[in-house]
Amino acid sequence: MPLPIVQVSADERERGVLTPDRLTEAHRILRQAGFVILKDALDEVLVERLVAAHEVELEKAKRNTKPEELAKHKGQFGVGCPMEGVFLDPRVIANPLAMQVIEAEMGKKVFSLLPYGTNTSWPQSGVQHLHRDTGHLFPETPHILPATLIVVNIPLMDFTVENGATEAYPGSHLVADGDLGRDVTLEERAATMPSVRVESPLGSLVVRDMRVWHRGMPNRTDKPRSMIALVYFRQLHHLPDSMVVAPPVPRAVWERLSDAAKQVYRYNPIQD
Ligand SMILES: O=C(O)CCC(=O)C(=O)O
Repeated sequence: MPLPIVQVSADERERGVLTPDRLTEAHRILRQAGFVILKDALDEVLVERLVAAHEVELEKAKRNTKPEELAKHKGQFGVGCPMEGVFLDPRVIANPLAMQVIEAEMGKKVFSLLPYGTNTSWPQSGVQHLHRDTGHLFPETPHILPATLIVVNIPLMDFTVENGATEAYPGSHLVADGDLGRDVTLEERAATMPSVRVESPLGSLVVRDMRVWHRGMPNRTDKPRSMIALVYFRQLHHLPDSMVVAPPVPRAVWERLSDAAKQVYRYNPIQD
């Protein structure tokens, strides 16, 4: 099965704007497959800085993570990204190309929360359990609504089968759950569905409806395989739900954000 990829042009990347046709194509693929890879969406220099900054965080995590903890998560264990430097670059936290695709699907009332982290598959990791990151809004009914939660993953190396590229089930975000027998596992349901390995190259962005069935896969190399994970919410009501979960962002960090990022992260509590 071919991967759902859209090639971004140098002009689109530099201007931070997808052409109307490209946006339509990316949005159509997101709706059909549940995810879309925007290839070459990120500037090379930015990616190099991001990879280097993440290496530092990985080293810290290596020192601070107990082997038992890694084993507990089968080596699928994320690393936090500090609210500083390149980690706050607007092309990372509110990438204009990704935001266009997200807003095409979820409308303008979108927000996100700082800080964010990574999904890291450590060397010798096992197969993660198959899961959706979020269920349907009305799981007991047969109704499938538009996405309300979208994650943007930024691969920090070329993702390959060898280093544990995520396995995902195209179209599974549209599969209803309400009429299933209670003891059917997701693995049993997935057994008759086609899947792909999301082999996303460095420089790409993966925009995914968080209802898509997926799992981290074994990393058979000796280097950790990481991707940044930024979650975007559709604001459903007047106030966002569960704001209490958002940790406060220091005012000095807030003041360094671009206007576009301030708009996206507007519900983060700010600490003076
Ligand atoms: O690291 C991966 O390949 C997938 C991990 C993931 O998406 C998750 O834990 O929800």
